[in-house]
Amino acid sequence: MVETGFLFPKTFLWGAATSSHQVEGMNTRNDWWEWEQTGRVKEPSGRACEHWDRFREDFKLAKSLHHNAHRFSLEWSRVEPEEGKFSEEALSHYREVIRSLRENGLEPVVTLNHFTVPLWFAGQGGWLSPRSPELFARYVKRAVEFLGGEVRFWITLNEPVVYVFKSYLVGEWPPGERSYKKGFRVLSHLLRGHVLAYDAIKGVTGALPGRPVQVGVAKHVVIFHACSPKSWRDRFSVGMRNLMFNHLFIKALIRGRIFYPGLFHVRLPRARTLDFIGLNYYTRDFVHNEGFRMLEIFGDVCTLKHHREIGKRNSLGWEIFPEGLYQLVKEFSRYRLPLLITENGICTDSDEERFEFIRKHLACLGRAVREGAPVIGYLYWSLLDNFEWADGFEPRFGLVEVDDVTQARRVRESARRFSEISKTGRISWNE
Ligand code: IFM
Repeated sequence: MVETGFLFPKTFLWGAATSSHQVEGMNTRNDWWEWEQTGRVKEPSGRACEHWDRFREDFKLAKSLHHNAHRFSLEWSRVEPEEGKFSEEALSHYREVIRSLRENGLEPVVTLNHFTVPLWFAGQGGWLSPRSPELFARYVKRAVEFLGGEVRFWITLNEPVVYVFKSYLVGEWPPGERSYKKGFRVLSHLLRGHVLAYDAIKGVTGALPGRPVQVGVAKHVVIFHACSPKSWRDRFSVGMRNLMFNHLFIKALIRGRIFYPGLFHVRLPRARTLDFIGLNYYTRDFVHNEGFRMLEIFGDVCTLKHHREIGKRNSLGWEIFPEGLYQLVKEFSRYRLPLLITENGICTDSDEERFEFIRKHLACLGRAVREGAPVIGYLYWSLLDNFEWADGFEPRFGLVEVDDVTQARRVRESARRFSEISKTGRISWNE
């Protein structure tokens, strides 16, 4: 009999993701807010989606769409607005958020840091400061002491390598640095911050009754292909990018140390501090080699310049390449840890295209799961149209449309069609 589709496991997590600064609104005490006031972004985040006040309404929508999980982040600058002073009010708010998720049958997946940092932390040098891992772990410990009994999935850091790239190598995000030396220093502090946070979470929750707590990171992954497949130089740069961008952070956390002569060396307090790996997948880049000196080895992207194979793109110009999800999930299966798709989504003005994107990616994911990949869930980015960092509110990623002026929510057709899949757990190969 010809197989027409695939049934995901009954325990599979289905849902969507958001992050504090992108949806809550009025996060006035973090580095991004300050950065926005200097006019270096298309528009400031302002009230964003007013999710701080409207989370109940938003979770009801998620429930009506047959989601059974939801990823969101705590805003560090609200929880610890001044160094060492924790806000009971903010922590209680997040407890309400988690309770509301549970009341709606949504498993909370909680990110502890999604790019933004408190102004006081930025003022001390941010992640460049040698104290940064300890400061991060102190905040994590307090947050988990308050909320730990109610959360099973913790994500310490969102896309640490993207953060280093945007904030410390190309200077597009705060603090606007352009230095690979600083970039590598921040990377090693983020790694250490994760390990200390992992220990803090395990230390606090080990004493609590209930289900085992799982700690991971949300790792942004990209499929890299050579601009000229015949060029060994291009293939070399593809390998370097894949290693540096996709794998290094994970390998370092699993092994507890990483040593690439002349490039990067870090020794962590200990090994094996990941219980699952979160994957954020969006696109493929074509790469060509630029030389063999520092940074040149990673090559440059020729996607926009001249490559012919390139398929459709989203409204930010990123190529849509569903097969990449299959390839990456297979590649990351080698770590023998559960994989959670913590982000996958499209910004587009065509809702038809959004559903096609979801359907094709889920078909690829289903194929990987059928072949034994240990994937435990899929969270679409994003539940709501929201603040897309330097690109402002124009890119529309949401399953739910948000009216900029009235803040009214409207469920998109793609969300309804995705909800049929999450309800039944079934994806057909060729609808
Ligand atoms: O909006 C971002 C999110 O904050 C991190 N991952 C990628 C998304 C789309 O760019």
